[in-house]
Amino acid sequence: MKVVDALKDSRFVVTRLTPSQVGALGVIGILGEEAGLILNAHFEAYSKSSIQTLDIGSLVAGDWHHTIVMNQSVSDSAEGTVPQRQEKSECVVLVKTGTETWEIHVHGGQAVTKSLLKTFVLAGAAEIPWNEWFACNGSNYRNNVIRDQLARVDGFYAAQILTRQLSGYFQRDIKQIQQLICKSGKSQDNLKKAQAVINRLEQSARVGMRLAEPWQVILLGPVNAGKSSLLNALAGYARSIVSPHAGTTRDVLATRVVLNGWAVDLTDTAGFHPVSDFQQLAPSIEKEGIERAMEAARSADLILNVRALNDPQKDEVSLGSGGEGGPPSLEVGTKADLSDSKQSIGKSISAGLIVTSAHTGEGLDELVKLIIETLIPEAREPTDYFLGGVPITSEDLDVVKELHKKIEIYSRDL
Ligand SMILES: Nc1nc2c(ncn2[C@@H]2O[C@H](COP(=O)(O)OP(=O)(O)OP(=O)(O)O)[C@@H](O)[C@H]2O)c(=O)[nH]1
Ligand SMILES: [Mg+2]
Repeated sequence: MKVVDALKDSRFVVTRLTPSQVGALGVIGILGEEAGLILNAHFEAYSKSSIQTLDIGSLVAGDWHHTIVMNQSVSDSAEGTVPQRQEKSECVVLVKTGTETWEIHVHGGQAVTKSLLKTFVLAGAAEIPWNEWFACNGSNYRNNVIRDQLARVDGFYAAQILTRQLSGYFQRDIKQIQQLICKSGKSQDNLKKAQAVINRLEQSARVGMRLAEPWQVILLGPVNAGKSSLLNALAGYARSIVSPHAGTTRDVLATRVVLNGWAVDLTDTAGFHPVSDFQQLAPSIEKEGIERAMEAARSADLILNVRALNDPQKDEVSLGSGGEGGPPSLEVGTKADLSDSKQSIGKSISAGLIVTSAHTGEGLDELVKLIIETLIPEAREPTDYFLGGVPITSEDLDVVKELHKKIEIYSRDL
């Protein structure tokens, strides 16, 4: 229900602005003329001041009085027990955010937020989802897209970039460029500064435009190469089934992990067989699994070609690097801890193989570092690509393109 419709049907609306999980803080938004009546009835400021005198943007701490009804069951009342009401108070902070809008900040336990929401709903408020609240409450489209992504993304960097955009970093960069190229006295210095900012915006767009979409990394390789074990070691827990029998994984399985602050979907696949064996495989679940693996590999952002270091290289059915125009790939050697792997390790390292062991953890940090560097070369140190404005929407990209053209014109006229 839209806020406007909700306000027509009921006197005011209420929403939970923090996630519905337990957190450090719970925030409830209330909008509507009648909200003040409920606040007056339940809220008592420590300063004893009236909430009517609060200015927009100010806050006040106080007690929120809940009324809990005890002994309410039917059997109790049948036996003539009178329901008892118990007052319980909660420390809250009340913020006046607009002429008819308020926020109540409480501690982040589930029970308190639920109880407050219920109080408003019982008093006639319509409860609406948080994104509806922002969409209709004076927030612009871009900020709503950012908030929506913030609620969904995993990983430190995506959250950091989005939070900065919510604080106006993109608009600040755009304004800076406009000011630099609009000044009457044209100069090389202004041109260089404007070019530096537009370059940074353009370089960060590739990542900014897909923040809500985790990077897709697929593990390919022969049966028994240790793909599932490697995935489990990277994920830090057992998600894929591991066994000494060749052909254990028969389908494509994705696991969301955060590697060095970036969200990645690691996809385990059915292992490849030597070409001769593959041709003999009847149209089976296993063969279908391998075909699905190849299909998933074509749309991945990165392929990990996994081989056991103790296994002599055979002629397997393989997708390799995904071909020209296909995803990039990293070569990974597994089972470095085994004694029969030892003699091939030196040769493998010089051939560019990343030597790992899922059992001892050897090489995993290096592998994670290389995965992230390959997926997001923009994030390599030292970089300031993601510290300022980052284009998030296609409208942002249009603004950047438009400014790029203006900078070119400015440069020609210089
Ligand atoms: N010693 C040692 N054994 C490993 C290592 N990684 C995997 N293995 C063993 O190798 C066998 C195969 O491992 P999996 O992870 O199931 O291999 P896979 O590539 O997923 O196999 P399929 O699903 O059949 O294609 C299991 O017995 C694992 O315990 C490792 O780093 N060291
Ligand atoms: Mg497997």
